[in-house]
Parts: sequence; C-alpha cells; structure tokens
Amino acid sequence: MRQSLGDLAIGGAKPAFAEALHVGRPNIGDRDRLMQRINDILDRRWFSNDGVYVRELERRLADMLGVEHCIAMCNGTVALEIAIRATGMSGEVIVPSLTFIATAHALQWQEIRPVFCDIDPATCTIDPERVRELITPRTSGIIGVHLWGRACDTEALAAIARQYRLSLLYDAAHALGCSAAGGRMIGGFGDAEVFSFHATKFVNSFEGGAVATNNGELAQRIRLMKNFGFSGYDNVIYPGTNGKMPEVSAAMGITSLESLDDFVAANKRNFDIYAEQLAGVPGLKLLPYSEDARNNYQYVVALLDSEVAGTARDNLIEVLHRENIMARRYFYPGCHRMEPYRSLQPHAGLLLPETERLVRQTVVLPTGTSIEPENIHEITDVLRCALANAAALNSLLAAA
Ligand code: T4K
Repeated sequence: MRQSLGDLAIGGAKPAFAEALHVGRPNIGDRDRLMQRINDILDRRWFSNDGVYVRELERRLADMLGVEHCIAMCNGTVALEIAIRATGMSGEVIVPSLTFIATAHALQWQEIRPVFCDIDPATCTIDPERVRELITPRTSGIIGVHLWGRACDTEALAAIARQYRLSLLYDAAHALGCSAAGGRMIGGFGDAEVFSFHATKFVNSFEGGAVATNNGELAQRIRLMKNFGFSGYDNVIYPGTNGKMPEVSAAMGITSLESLDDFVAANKRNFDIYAEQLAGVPGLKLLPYSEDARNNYQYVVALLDSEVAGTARDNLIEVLHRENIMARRYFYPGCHRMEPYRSLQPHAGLLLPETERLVRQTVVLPTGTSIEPENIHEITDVLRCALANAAALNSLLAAA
C-alpha cells in the first residue's frame, strides 16, 4: 500500500504500470469466429454494399433492441449526420454541450446551429426544463445523448417534441445494451437512435455505427441516403452519400455482439471493484448506475470535488498519467468551449452552469476486458495515496 508521495511516480518511484493502461482499449470477442468470418468474406469476394454480414448484424441488432429497423453505417458520426438530414432538421437543434464533439459537429457540418443545453446533474443528460427555455421559432429538433449509458428523460423529451412538433433523435453511442428506468431498451425512443461501434465502444466493429428506428418511411430514406440515393441499378432517386459499413466491420460487429454478456460482466466486475475500493475516499465519488435500468457499465466515471479533496482534478490526472494510467477528462471542456462554437457562441457557458461544473470534475478510468482486478487495486491505491497527500501534491506540482 502506498503511503506518501515518495511511493508515487510523481514523487520519484517507478510507475505503477510499465505499459500504459488506456480508457477505451478495445474488447475482442472470439478470434477464431472472427477469422472464420473474415476468411468467408475473402472467399466470397463480397466486401461491401449490403453484404450478408451487414444484413445479419442489422437483424441481430434490431432483435436485441426490439426495433423494426436497423441500418448499419461506416461510423456513428455519419449515422448521426444522415439521421439528422433524414428527419429534416434545420435551423436550430437543441443538444447537450456535455457530449463528444461529434454530436455538435454532425449538426454544424450541415449548417444547423447546435443550441447548447445544460444537463440534469442527477443523470448527466439533457435537462428537459432547460430545453423548453431554448425553443425558438427556428428550432426544428432535439438530440438527447444517453451519456455514459445513462438514459435521457425520454418521456419528458417526447412530450416537448410533441407539443412543439420537433424531431427527436438520440445519440446512443454509449448506450448499447442499456435500458431506460423500467427496462425499455434504448434504441426505440424518439424518431430514431444512433449507435457507435467505434473501437473504443464496448461492442465494436473497428469503426461503425447504426441507426435504429420504428419508422419504416424514415428507415427507407436513411437506407437511400447512406448509399448515394440508389434505388436499384442506374437509378438514383435521392441525394445521398457513402455511409456504408464494410463486411469486415460487420463481421467484427457480429463477433463482438456474441460476447456482449461477457463484456458487460467484465465491466460490471471492474465497476464494483472500483466502487468498493474508492468508497469513503473524501471528495471522490463514482457516478452510480441506476438499479432500475439495464446497464453496460462501459464508462467508469469518477467525480472529484476539489474543495473536499483539497486538490484539483487536473492534478489527479497528472498523477495517474505519470503512473501510466491514461485516465481521461471526458468531455472536457464541453462542446461550447471548442471551435467553432467558442467563437460563434462565446456566451453559451452562461446558460450551462451544471455542464461547466461537471467537466472540471470528471476522471474517466480504464475498464473493459483488458483490465484485470489487480490493475484496479493498483489504480485505486494510487488514487487513495494521491488524495491522502493532497496538500503535499499541490506544493510539488506548484514547484514544478
Ligand atoms: N456520439 C458520442 C456521444 C460519442 O462518444 C461518439 C464517439 C460519437 C458520437 C461518434 O461515434 P464514431 O463516429 O466515433 O463512431 C474516442 C473515439 O474515437 C470516439 O469514437 C468516442 N466517441 C470517444 C468517446 O472516444 P478520442 O478523441 O477520445 O479518441 P482517442 O484516439 O484519444 O482514443 C481514446 C482512447 O482509446 C485512448 O485512451 C486510446 C484508446 N484506444 C483507441 C483506439 C482507436 C485503443 O486502446 N485502441 C484503439 O484502437 O475519441
């Protein structure tokens, strides 16, 4: 057990890990099954354009999510862009600022203004009461983000969308395998929901994404849009782009999905060890997962209250990085403080007090199948030691 700063790399000791531990290390399912599938793809020489693996992935996802339609795509960002276009969003769309930059960029890319909305600190998702205050005659839609797998207040957002006739999308990049409170699976809310299967997601297809919807007409439009608008050979009936998922990605996606339960179990095991080891550490608390919902446990988010802990979040990140524990500050500093939004909307932060507070507190810790229980014991030992010596840590970093 580490006692003093001298036991930490920042105080001169050897780093806890010789090789870096990363947030977002990919999970890998059954390698043999993956290689069989890739060999099959090579044998059949069908690499893209609505191949059998893409269809199988779409079918499996739709079944799992309990939705009628699922359209696989090359990544989550393009899937968002296409869903935004297909639902006819324009003018202004209300989004949280506390999200990965892709959510805002998918709008701005199409010259739609993202109007940043504050979060409900209890769920870290868009606050419906604040949404109401941001509606103008130019508002065409809302995009909720099920951040870190925590479901938005889907009922309240649906009521607002109905009342003001707005399109309603969800960025569900973090929320595969999660449900809202009460058990209804994320995937079927709003007009459509968008998933990411990027390498860093707990179910990955190297790169990939998908749109899930129960609206057949919308699904048809999205299918056309992701394939240049082709409706059969030599017949284009719609403007479109290339959003297709390649077969090799679908093969990885299917193989990952087959291991979903194992991945969730590893994430939950890790989360529980973090929670047990960090219980009672002053100023540091893990963002809990709701007992009323199904969770994928893919993000371990610790929140540091620097007043109570006696040191700043960035000092703790520095300590962890020196130990080769590559914790992240997701999603610091908030979209509204990144370009082009910082220049276009310089005062947006005034309406985002909860977001501004939270982005200064987050420490996202490594998890997933590459992280073993003993790794977590080391990580939490480092955290406890750093915080037990907060005053000395502040002096050391101030002198550096
Ligand atoms: N909406 C939300 C809410 C999202 O979080 C995302 C993506 C999207 C939309 C868009 O979906 P995609 O278009 O990406 O499908 C990473 C991912 O690139 C991004 O997909 C993800 N969110 C975001 C949360 O994380 P960065 O900028 O943090 O990436 P990077 O390169 O710093 O890598 C993250 C960590 O993962 C590092 O610690 C290294 C590790 N890593 C990464 C890769 C690619 C590995 O260990 N192995 C790998 O192969 O965005």
